[in-house]
Amino acid sequence: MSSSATETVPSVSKTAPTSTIALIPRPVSVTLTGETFTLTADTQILVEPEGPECRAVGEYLAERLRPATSYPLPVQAATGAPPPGSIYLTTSGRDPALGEEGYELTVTPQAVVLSAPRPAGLFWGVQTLRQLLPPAVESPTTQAGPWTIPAGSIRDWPRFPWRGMMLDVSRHFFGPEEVRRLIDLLALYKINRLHLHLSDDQGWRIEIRSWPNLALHGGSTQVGGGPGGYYTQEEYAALVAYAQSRHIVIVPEIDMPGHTNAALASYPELNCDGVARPLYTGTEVGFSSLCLEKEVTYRFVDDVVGEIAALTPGPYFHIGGDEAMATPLPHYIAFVERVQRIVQSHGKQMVGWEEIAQASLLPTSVAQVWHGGMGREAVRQGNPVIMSPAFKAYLDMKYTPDTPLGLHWAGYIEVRDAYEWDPATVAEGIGEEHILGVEAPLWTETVQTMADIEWMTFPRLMGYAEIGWSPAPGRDWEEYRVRLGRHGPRLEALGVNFYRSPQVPWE
Ligand code: IFG
Repeated sequence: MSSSATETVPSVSKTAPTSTIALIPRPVSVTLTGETFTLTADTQILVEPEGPECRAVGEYLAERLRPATSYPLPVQAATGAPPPGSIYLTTSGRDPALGEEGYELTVTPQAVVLSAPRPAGLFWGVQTLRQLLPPAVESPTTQAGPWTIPAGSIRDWPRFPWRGMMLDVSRHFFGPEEVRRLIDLLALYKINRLHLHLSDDQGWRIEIRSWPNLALHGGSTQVGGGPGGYYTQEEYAALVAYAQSRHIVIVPEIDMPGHTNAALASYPELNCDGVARPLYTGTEVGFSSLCLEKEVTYRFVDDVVGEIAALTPGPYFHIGGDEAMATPLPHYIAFVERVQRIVQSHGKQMVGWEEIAQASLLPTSVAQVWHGGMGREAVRQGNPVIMSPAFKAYLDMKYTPDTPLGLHWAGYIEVRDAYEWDPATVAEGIGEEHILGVEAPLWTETVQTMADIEWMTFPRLMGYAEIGWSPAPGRDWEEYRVRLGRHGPRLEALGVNFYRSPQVPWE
């Protein structure tokens, strides 16, 4: 292709692009020139300004690229115009229209320039840069080059601010190392929220110093009777910091008033009859409830929310609120309205599963739509929603009847089903203006290992990432499936145990 030729991948493409790139999520606009930039042992990563946040993005990029290239890739403060052959990260003088997470990436044979108004935009631009390099760049060991990057320009920003995944660490517990690996994989696809489901009937997963038995006893088992586990407050704080270094906000969930058997087993006083419940290792739901008539319940909630909020810089605290079948509705409503104030008193915005919309919500509260049609009530109250419709976004749903893991109460969700929907049209009465974004929950009744997590999550999560980031017009399964297939070698280089759906032409 001659250097004068330019190939613009139309933002609304109905045919599989012949472009030499396969980016997920697809950027708002991409123009390729047909030339290339080549990374070499002399390549420097220059950062401007020298602030800690921008430098951290430069160091992150270098850490991602060093293992496979074995290049030194020094990270330095930019002093004047970047020399040829460098990668230049800058937040100065950028187009504010790109917002909090947008970026511009310009690649010529001489230099790579990544610019963004904010460090988060630089970080997401780095994920795009990673995907422009050959898949082998994700290998943990030295690979042969050449490490070429297609030349051109990309201008990009997200459709929704909330692009999330939820991991249920209660049904089966997953330690800090496994959560860090998940965080690293989420970052590559610009997912920026990780919702941790920290408590349920089967397990309490975070140390609460004023109620130590919650973790010590309530965290001592899991579905199937295994050893369970929990995060000490230091481990939780370290996970929050790790996620933050990947521009991912941790959203902690303590599910209440239902899904509380682990707490009810840990403290007799939390039960209306004053008798501690036995630990539960099954998979039923809807049988447990805090005792809402007792004041001690609200001291418990205040202590738990307070200790976790103090460890969580993000603005959100998820109080669950789902499937409270063992709680009389009037008591449930009063409970949600009281807990909402407790969460607010600790400086956080309440998030809850859609059932919370039966209560009167503060304007700052967010309802998570999953099943049952109560999201409309939240919208009627003027509250924003997160879209997690079970029949489209539940990662614990089987791909097909042959899938060994997972459930299928909401239906089977093959890779195409996970991609071919839109949050702004999937639910009657819930339009784009009410939606903060999308989130894919992975419930772990049947998910026990990191390999299980990866198999249920990838590749469907990549479709949710595109739904949350890319423009709705032009999203097309026939075009996307080819791009997704091109990510097979990248996922392999990352060691991801992904499901090779027969719907996708895997490279
Ligand atoms: N519904 C329950 C989850 C889990 C799920 C499994 C929600 C909000 C079914 N609540 O989804 O605890 O059991 O698919």
